[in-house]
Amino acid sequence: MELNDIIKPENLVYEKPRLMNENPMHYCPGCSHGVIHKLIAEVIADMGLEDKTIGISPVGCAVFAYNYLDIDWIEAAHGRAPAIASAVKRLNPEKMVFTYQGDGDLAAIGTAETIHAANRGENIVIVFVNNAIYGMTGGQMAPTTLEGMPTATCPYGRNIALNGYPLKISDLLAQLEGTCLVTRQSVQTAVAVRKAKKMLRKAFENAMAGKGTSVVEFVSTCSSGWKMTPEKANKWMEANMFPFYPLGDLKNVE
Ligand SMILES: Cc1ncc(C[n+]2csc(CCOP(=O)(O)OP(=O)(O)O)c2C)c(N)n1
Ligand SMILES: [Mg+2]
Repeated sequence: MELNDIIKPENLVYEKPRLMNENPMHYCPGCSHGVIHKLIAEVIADMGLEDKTIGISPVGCAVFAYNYLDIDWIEAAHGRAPAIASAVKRLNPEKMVFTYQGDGDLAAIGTAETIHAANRGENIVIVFVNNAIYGMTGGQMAPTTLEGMPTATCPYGRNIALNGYPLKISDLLAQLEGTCLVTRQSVQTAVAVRKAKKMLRKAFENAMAGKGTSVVEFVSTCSSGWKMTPEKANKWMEANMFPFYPLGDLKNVE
C-alpha cells in the first residue's frame, strides 16, 4: 500500500480517541498520564458512556485532565476527589463517576477520603496513578516512594528509619468490604496497555452495575522527577517498582 493510501481515514487501524480534543498536552515526554488519559477516553467511547461520564480531576500533574477529554468534569481540592465523586454518584446514580488521582493526592493528603469512600463501597472508579513522587511540585518524596529512591526531599534516598515504609495503599484498599475490584496495571508496553484497558473497562462496568468501589492503580514513571530519560525510567520502573508493586489483580469479585 502506498503511503498516501495508508493515511486515508478508511485505512487507519490506529486513531486518536474521539473524546480527546486538539489541546496540546502539557505532560513531559515519557509521562504515563497521557497514555492513561487515552485509555480512559477509549473505554468511555467503547462503552457508549460519552454523555454519562463525570470525571473528578485531582491536584497534581493531572490537574488539567479536564482540558483533554471532552466529558463532564469537576475539579477537586487536593485529595478530596473520592468525597466529591461519592456525592456526585449518589445524586446521579445513572452516571459513570470516576476520580483520577496521583499518589500524593490519593495516598497522602487524600488518604481519609480514599479509604472511607472505598469502605462505604461507593459505586465509583478510582484511577490511581502511582509514579512514586510528587511530580507537579518538583519531585518530592511521596508515600509510595521506594526505599532508597532519591527525591528532591530525600536526595540520599528514602530512609525507612527516618521516612517510614512505602505505602502499598492498594493492598490496604483490597482489604475493605466496599471494594469489588482492586487491580494494579501499567502502560509501559503495548501488552501492558491492552491489559490495563481491559481492567479499566471492568472497573467502569462494576460502577455502572452498582457493585462497589473499583480501584485501578497504574504503576507509572515520572521521567522529570526521577531525572531519567523516558526509556531509562521504564526500565527502572520494571526493575524496581514492579517487585514492590507487583502487577495484577489484588481483588476481583465477580
Ligand atoms: C491543599 C494543597 N496542599 C498542597 C498543594 C501542593 N501540591 C500540588 S500538586 C502536589 C503533589 C501531587 O503529587 P501527585 O498526587 O503524586 O501527582 P503527580 O503530580 O505526581 O501526578 C502538591 C503537594 C496543593 N495544591 N494544595
Ligand atoms: Mg505522583
